[in-house]
Amino acid sequence: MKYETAVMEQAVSLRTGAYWMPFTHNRYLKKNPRSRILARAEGAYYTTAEGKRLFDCVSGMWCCPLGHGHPKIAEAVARQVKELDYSPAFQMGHPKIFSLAERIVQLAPAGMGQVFFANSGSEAVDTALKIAVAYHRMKGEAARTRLIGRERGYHGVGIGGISVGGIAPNRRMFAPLLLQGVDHLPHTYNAAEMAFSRGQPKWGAHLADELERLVALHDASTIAAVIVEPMQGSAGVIVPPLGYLERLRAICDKHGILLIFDEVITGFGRLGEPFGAQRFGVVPDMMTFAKIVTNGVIPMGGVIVKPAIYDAFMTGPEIAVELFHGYTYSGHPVAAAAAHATLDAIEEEGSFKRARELEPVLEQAVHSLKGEPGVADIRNIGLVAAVEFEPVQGKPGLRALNVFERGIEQGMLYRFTGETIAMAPPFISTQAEIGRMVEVLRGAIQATR
Ligand code: PXG
Repeated sequence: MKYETAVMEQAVSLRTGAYWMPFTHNRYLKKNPRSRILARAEGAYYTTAEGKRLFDCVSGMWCCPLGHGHPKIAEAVARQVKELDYSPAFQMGHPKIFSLAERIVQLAPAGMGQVFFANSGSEAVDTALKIAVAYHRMKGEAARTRLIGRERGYHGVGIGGISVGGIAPNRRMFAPLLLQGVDHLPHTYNAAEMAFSRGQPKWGAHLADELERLVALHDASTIAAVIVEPMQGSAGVIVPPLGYLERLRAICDKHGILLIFDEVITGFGRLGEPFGAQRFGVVPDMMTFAKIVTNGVIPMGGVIVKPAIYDAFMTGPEIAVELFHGYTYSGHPVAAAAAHATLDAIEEEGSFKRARELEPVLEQAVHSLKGEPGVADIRNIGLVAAVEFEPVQGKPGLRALNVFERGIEQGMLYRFTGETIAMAPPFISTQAEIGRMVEVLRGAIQATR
């Protein structure tokens, strides 16, 4: 039997009971799993176990914009497994991780200095929060322990990440575990003021001033850090209002509060610049990343910090460990090789420029859906767009699910959450593919009205 056929058959005859799927409606999916099982991927397309080709409208889960099966990355990974498959992360290093840290600092906005590696966005976030609290302690301000997140924020699923996160269902079940002393800024979404904005909404910069209220309430001397996504991804693509991030930066500076950008989605080109920080012209004190750094091929995440943060820890006896934190797989050599190959490919293929070129194509296409039945809002920035529906009465989320399923029938793999369909197509997409992605969405919206 051809290998390809064997992969398909194995996938089709699956017993699904033992696998508890993450962030998934397990019972619904397992009733009829076949259209949801992916067997292969190449370039901007998946192939399902049933042999259907799907355009990868969200680059995997925002992480594979250079396309699947990228030959450079595949070769680098294969070579690395043979050369040095694992290297202890504590008290030892390997060349590729030092050079990768340097490359990432080079890509980051001026003023960043060091990179601490983790294996996912969630680990990167919890690392950043720990560094923030420990930093103030090292500086003699041990009372600065409060963390400020934002409503509708998504910072992964670690205890720290759900505590500063602001998506209610991610927190509700785990309430007793949430960190003490966390507060939240209001989210910046206001349909009446910003529905159908293209790029950054003009309304909403004043919402950053809510940070002043939290400072007044808690006193600056108790606040360690503010963490926000430059663009909120998981909450359904909420683009920061013009001037908002600048104001957050100014208020943090005024009160000695660290500003953390969670760039897990926005890092490495999604907004047409290396990071959201450059796109929006605001430099945080720390930035988390994951996803695109390896094109999704091998897990990797991390935190980029300013030298002043790193330096604050470099005190005491030289033989002492400075930060009691790290993971077995921090700086994994295979992930490092995948990341180098990804950064090489980004340079060679001009990926950031490509994302910038495609941005107006996506913007124009997606906003043409205004007026289709039940479309409540359309938002976009960089190579990201979302369409939000009016909820069906008594059946929250049904509209987006129906559109998603119709999409699969028509060869499109969209991302659906709540009432929104999100798109973050690969940087290697053609204009025609982006056009088709939106036209199929139009058809699905009309068919599921
Ligand atoms: N921070 C941000 C801003 C994220 O978007 C994480 C942290 C957590 O990363 P890990 O690697 O631990 O999952 C994320 C992850 C979606 C979607 O479609 C978004 C994410 C993951 C899966 C789906 O909204 N973001």
